[in-house]
Amino acid sequence: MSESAQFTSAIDHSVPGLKKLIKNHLKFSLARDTQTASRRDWWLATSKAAQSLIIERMIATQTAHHRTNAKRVYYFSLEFLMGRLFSNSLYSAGIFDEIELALQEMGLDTETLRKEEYDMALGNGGLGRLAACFLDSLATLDLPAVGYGIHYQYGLFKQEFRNGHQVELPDAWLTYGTPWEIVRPEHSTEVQVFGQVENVFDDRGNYVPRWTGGKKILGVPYDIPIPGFGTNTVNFLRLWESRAPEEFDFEAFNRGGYGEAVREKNVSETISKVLYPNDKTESGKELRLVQQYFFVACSLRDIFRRFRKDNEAWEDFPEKVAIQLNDTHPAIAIVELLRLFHDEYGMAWEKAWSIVTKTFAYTNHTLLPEALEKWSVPLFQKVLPRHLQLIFEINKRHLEQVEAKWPGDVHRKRVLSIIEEGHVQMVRMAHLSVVGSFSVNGVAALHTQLLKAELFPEFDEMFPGKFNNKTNGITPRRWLLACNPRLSTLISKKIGTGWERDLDKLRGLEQYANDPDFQSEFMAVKHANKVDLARIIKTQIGISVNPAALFDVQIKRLHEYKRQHLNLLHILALYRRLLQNPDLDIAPRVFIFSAKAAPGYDLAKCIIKAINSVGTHINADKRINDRLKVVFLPNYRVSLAQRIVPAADLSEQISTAGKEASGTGNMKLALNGALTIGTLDGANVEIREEVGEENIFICGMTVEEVTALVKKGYRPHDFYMANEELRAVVDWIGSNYFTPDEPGCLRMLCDNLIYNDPFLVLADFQSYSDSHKLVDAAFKDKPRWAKMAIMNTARMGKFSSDRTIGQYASEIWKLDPVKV
Ligand code: GPK
Repeated sequence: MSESAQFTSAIDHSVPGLKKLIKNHLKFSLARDTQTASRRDWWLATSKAAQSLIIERMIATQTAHHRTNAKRVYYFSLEFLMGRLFSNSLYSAGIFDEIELALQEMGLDTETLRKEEYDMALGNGGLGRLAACFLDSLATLDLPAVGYGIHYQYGLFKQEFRNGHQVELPDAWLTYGTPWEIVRPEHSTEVQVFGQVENVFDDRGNYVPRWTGGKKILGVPYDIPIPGFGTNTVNFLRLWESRAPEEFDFEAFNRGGYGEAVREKNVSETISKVLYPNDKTESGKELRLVQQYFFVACSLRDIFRRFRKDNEAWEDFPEKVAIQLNDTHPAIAIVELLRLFHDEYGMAWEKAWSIVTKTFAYTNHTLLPEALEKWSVPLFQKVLPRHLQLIFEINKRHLEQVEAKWPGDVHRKRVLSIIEEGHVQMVRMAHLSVVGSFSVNGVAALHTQLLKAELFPEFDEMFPGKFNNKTNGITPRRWLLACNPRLSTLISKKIGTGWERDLDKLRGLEQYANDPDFQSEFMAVKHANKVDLARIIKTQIGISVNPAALFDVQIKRLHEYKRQHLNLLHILALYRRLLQNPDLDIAPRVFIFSAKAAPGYDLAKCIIKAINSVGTHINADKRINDRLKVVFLPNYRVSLAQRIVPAADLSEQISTAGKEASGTGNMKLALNGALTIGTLDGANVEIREEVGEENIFICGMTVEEVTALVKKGYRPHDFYMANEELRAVVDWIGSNYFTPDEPGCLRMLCDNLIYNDPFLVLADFQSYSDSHKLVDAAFKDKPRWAKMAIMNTARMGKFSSDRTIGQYASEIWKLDPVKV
């Protein structure tokens, strides 16, 4: 331990030293000279310079973890939504200012270079971004951790609008390479899929099942260093790329010639080709199951290798290894670990299962039924025949326990079973995850409560204490320090630094919330950020917006339950009120949307088209005189969020109560001084607790009210008939007024609302619209708004992902920090 404190860098961190380092990378890594270097070359060279410092620390960190034989946590996730790594790396390496100066002396600046980086978008939304924030906090808290996932060749699709419709384009993020990753062919590992189960004699004369004849796939790891902030710890994210085990299948070549042999290779490489773009819905696609198995199988072999370097006895495995499952996507790891112990290492079932169930912990991220993964038994049989057998055996033993606890209770057995009986039997991955893990957590207090009471009440009864809550958080390094330099500077000037690693320190701002000077400084920062965003809006989509207007922001995946269409109905109501009463006194507003819809989600795409069409119409209406603007920024991604969040006045968090597990955008926006208008859903409930009810606009039904209405029988048509304004705006969408060139194209949205409305948009409309009147009044009262905004920033300490990860480490993983 003591030696590790002696870490010293071999790299010259001074401005001249860094200048030389950048120039050396330009020359020797990129083969460029300063005359011909493009901006991208400079960005690459600067990134590689920062990476050198980080790699030095990564080596020291890995040595320290190895030397102390530390327990590590392995975060298994099919998604890591990292965004750009440039600023983060400079801050973490502690060389932001020095690099800025070094670049300046060469006639460059970090701001321009930053934009050269392509977002690393290996995730869909909240779940993938949470994984990225967690990696940042793990390293910052000096916790030994490795993230495991897939090295997708294509990340989340690029979005464009054509005539207001979403069009998807491939995200070729690796075209120009990335300075951050290190390929490690020496740690490549082979796994198999498909094949069959045969019974064979093992080396002790036992007749045992053996998985044979499968297709072999090679996993090649790419490592992305993950530097902590204000510490020497550098962990890494290891992403697996699939390859054919032999470059070329000579047998296939001899059988069918060249084409056949290359095709074989392509199949293997398809596995890590592309991220599935569906947020929450599972399509039951074979390739998706293969992806899941491929990456967990590679990762477990990697973990075994690391464990065996420092340990002898398998019994010690749970003392050295904790595996967190980010949703059920990696849940097959439970069965694979059992298979490795039992089939490959000949360990008795009871012992193997006992180790497995002390190793895994599972995080649930949603209550939506369509998101709960199920695989058909025939598909499982084809892809992972031995795993299917093991699942049936796990289930048999599990149901024996149910029988022991509740003799003769057939109903309970049916609801607790890992196998769902029906026309086709299905494997319920959530049930497998609950049975195979020692901890199951929800991601906000309300969500966990509903998880226990509504989704898994029988499991909660069967395993008391297994269910627990870990309210989500966000990293303040990316979501304040890096994305909002003006506010960061102001905060540090007022209360000093240190808040970056201890976000509760922001409470120190409360005492200035009534101070007119601080209020005007705080709002001047907001204004400057809005001017920046206005410029981006102008250059991206050609719309001029007034930075003095209220920036009303809804940025997140497009989903019916998130209710972007509720926001749209309110926009139309305001527009109509202004047309009917031109003197209406409302603060000018800019409605800002950004969202991707899953390519096969027709209604979500229709909502995008509706917002774009209504927006185009309103923006062009001279009578409105710029009092309303509607902006939909295409291609929502982490780097764009980093520009919108600092400029927001109002944060729309209006999901139907009970549907949003937590939300994390709500935290990012409030941290940057936006006020929330929202339902009592997910983490909004806890945000209200923290900021105080006088500093948030709560609207809509509660979970209890939603449940009661649905139970009684919800009839959206009744709400439609009873509310003249609501009826007018819904009909307006359904008419061809906004889409004269595409008659009928918004009909499905309008019909859905009147006759179906599964997320109670019409029922919440009036409450939402009333709440917006309060927002308008508050915004006109400048000192009051400033005070509320300051209070939001000051009271967001709880939502640092450092707090979240601290709780995972002490309450779930029993993991201690290792200082490097
Ligand atoms: C939940 F189930 C899922 C999913 O497939 N993808 C995803 O992004 C989100 N989520 C929740 O919808 C959010 O409420 C939550 O904050 C986020 O996961 C992180 O927990």
